[in-house]
Amino acid sequence: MRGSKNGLAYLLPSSLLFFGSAVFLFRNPTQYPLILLLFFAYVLATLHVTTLEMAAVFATFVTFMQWGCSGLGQGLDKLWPALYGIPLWCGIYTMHQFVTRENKDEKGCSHFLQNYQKGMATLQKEKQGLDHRIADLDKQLTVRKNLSQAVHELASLLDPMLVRQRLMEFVRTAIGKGNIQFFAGTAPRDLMDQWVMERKLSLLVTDVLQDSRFKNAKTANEVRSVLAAPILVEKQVVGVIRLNAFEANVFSIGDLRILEALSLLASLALENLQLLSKLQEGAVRDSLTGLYTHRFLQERLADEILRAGRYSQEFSLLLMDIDHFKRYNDTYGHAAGDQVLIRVSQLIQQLVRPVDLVCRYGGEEFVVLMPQAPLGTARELAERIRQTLQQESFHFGTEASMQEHVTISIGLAGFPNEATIASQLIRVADSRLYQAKESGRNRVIG
Ligand code: GH3
Ligand code: MG
Ligand code: MG
Repeated sequence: MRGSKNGLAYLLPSSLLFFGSAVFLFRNPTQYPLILLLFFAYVLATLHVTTLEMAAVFATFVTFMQWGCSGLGQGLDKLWPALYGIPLWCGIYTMHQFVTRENKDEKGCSHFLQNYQKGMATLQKEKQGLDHRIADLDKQLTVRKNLSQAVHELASLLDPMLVRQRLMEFVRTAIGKGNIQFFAGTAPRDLMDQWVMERKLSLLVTDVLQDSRFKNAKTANEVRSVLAAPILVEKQVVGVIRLNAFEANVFSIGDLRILEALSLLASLALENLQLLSKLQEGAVRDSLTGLYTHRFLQERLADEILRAGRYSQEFSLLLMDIDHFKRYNDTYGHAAGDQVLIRVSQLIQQLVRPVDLVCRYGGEEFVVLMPQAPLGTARELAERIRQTLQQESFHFGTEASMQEHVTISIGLAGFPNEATIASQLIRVADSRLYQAKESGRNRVIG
């Protein structure tokens, strides 16, 4: 392309002179073959002259041809060819300068264009990088929003089942890959569960088949990628949150960090719930014996009075106090005294009816609330408790000789015959217990 453009530029002056001399030669019909020859030479040159050197060869050829023809002219015509070479060569030189400069400009332009294209390519790359970064930041922002929502939400849930459910939903939104499972059993399902439960650490397996730790592990449905984290409550594993995928390299270290953060939040939420339930339980159950508390008895007694009053039913109350309990403490120590309290509690619980409510009323004092039981039924139970305790042997220390018997005194009160309000009922039972103590202990009064 460039060659042919150069060729035309070099040939332009020769062509002008060719046509000029053709007009001159036309006046002499004997020169027609020469014109034809010149014409062919011109066509050939148009097709093939691409350089200054070739243009020079062509111009020389034209000059000589013209020179040859001029011999036939008359007068001034003879001078014509002599002047011919000068404008021809000036023309060629000028065109050469023009073409060289144009080529130079073109080279400069193409160089500029190359640089421009390179610059554009670099910019394009940078734009792609920025696009990725923006997508990354977007993802991070979503994860952060998800985490802060999880912090608030998980901490406010009051049901452990809901904590698990919401945890799975948060994991699904934040990671968005694989099948999510919550495993709450104690026996690990496979080596990966076992790994997490034993070490209490989170786990990322990019390819089960390549991982030396689990290569030989049999996984359900040929799972290839695994992400798992333990749920810990008071340092004990209570569950494993796990993501499985059937392709390799599905989860990243970033996904692991997200799962760790969410499982930690769920662990804290569950731990708080456990603490709360312990606190609530403390208000209901006595921590040493597991029996209901004094406070709980007051609530239930009030309910029972209302209920029995409405349906015109009877109920009874037993107030019991271990005889000379201080002696066990003083002789065998406080811990041994605690064991006595625990054992006595167990025995009483074994003897009462399922509907009866057994409470630890004070230190070594117990109450049994017997709904729908007349005083006679209460007396029978009280007698059974007294006798069972009397027969029970308590061992202290390792020596068989350190064997003791524990007795108990019991006072009864019946609703509504002896009292119709809670405080009065307790007072009646208490005064009868006092009588039992006064009259020699290990007896039932009421
Ligand atoms: P009585 O036959 O008159 O009831 O005599 P007692 O020794 O049983 O009665 P007292 O009220 O003098 O003593 C009760 C003792 O129970 C005093 C206290 O140290 C002990 N005690 C109270 N609560 C606990 C407890 O939780 N554990 C232990 N080991 N002892 C307790
Ligand atoms: Mg007492
Ligand atoms: Mg006592």
